[in-house]
Amino acid sequence: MSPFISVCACCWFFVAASASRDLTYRDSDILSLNTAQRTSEQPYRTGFHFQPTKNWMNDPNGLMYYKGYYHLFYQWNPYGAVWGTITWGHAVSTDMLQWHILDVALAPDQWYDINGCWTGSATFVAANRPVLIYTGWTNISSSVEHKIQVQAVAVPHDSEDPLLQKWIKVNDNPILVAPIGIDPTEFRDPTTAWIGADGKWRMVVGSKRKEDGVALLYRSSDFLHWHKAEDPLHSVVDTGMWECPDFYPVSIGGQNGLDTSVNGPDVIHVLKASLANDKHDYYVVGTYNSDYDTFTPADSSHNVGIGLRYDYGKFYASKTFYDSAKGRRILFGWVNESSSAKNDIVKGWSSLQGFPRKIWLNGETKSSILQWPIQEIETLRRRSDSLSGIFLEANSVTRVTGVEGAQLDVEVEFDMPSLNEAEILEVDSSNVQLACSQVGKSHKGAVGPFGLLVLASEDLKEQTAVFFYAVLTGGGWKTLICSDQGRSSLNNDVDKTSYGSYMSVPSNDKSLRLRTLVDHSIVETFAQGGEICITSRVYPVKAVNNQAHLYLFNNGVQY
Ligand code: DQQ
Repeated sequence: MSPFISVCACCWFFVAASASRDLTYRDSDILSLNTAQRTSEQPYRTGFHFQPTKNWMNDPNGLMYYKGYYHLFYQWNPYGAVWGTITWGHAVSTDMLQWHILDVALAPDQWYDINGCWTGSATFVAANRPVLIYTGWTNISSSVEHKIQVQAVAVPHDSEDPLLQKWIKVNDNPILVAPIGIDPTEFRDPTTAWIGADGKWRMVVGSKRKEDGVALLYRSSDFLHWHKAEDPLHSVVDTGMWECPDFYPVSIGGQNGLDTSVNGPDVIHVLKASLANDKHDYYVVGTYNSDYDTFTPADSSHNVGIGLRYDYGKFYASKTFYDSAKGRRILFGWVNESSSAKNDIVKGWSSLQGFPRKIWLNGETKSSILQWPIQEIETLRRRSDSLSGIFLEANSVTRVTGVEGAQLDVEVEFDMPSLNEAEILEVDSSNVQLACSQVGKSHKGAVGPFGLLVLASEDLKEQTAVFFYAVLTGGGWKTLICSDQGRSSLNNDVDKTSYGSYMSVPSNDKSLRLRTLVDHSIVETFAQGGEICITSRVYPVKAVNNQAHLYLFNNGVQY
């Protein structure tokens, strides 16, 4: 039998702090730095995640790269820390690390968006002509309190301005109302448009028919007059309302991103929808035929809403864009709070954007995608510790000395000598959250749980465990990968649900890899090179700033 040890082959620990480099803008007067500070009263503000200076934020909108700047628009309430009076907040950045907040881009000031400017997307109708399409939330008439959704277009006031500070809503608005047979209260979130085989624009709008989620397809020659295609691009029974659909091409070989209209033999497509029913983002990879506007999933057991998720934690209403500067596709997602609205009002803000991820096709499966933090994060690393050859004995907790702090970028590789003794489990993937909370960090299995404790207090009373738990199944071996918030805070007025997923591992592969980003109140994990991602929000009261420690642990009894 192999020795009773688990080996952590390599660990690298990086301490990241928020960026402090100067950025050069053409007109620095109109820029305000996103500098709302973390103080002892504000321990949960982050350093390298985007958040407005105050108030409520939700979905990322209209992402684009334009004349040297990344533009992030976002659903924002200028008046408070809860959802309401939704505008398009606007921030720009040259590196997606340090953001500068500009004036609101779209506010509810027209009859067709008078209750709110909801989610939408950006499309380049020509190289220097970005256009926004968004959902207006309006009333049927001023006397009827029945709010419906329509689609509207805005164009830049001055497309020479790289910051795109002012937007004009076009006179043709609203450019779309709900078609017959579609509930006008469930008709929203237009995608970035693309050009089909006939040279016309296409876009998708999220909706539902009875209880079936649907991506309604529209075509246009001029971007203002849109006609619904007879058949939707895609629909899945019983998945409920599809919010924030996203549809984009990925390369079949390689990591390079593609602009949204690209298609051909080396290209496959991804369709994502955010399910209003469970607030998770589901995607499927498939073939898009632009002659007939049909989309066929590569594996229908992974269909939208019943299969793969971008993230198995808190991550919703996400959107991608093509970064023409670096030839990659980038994903942003809304990461809500796990604290109560009462707490959010007291702290004066709510929500983060997840750290931007590069996204590409998984070359092994060809039916799933990989996600990885954009490489720019490496410029934030202030110190790096590289450890290797650490043996994690059965039932052990090892403090990683010298790594204190609440902003970390940790990469770990675990090598396991043998899996012969792993427990044999019939895996029930329908309730992974339950499995994660039952296994928890303290369970003693044969091979695991083992992993990291981040944001851990010295006495370990507070800790967020990110762990693997390997089991054998009929078809090979799998690992449960979990983010366990159960002991993340001594404050009981926060949601401490554990999140996770099962991951299949090739039978000859005995190594498991984790990368975890920690930024005060957010923990983002990328397992096995970005196959599985898990984002969580945590609110430690003791393990803050340099009182936050890092540990490696192994609760397995076999190694
Ligand atoms: N958020 C927006 C909607 C969208 C929802 C409203 C998803 O357009 O469907 O703030 O979080």
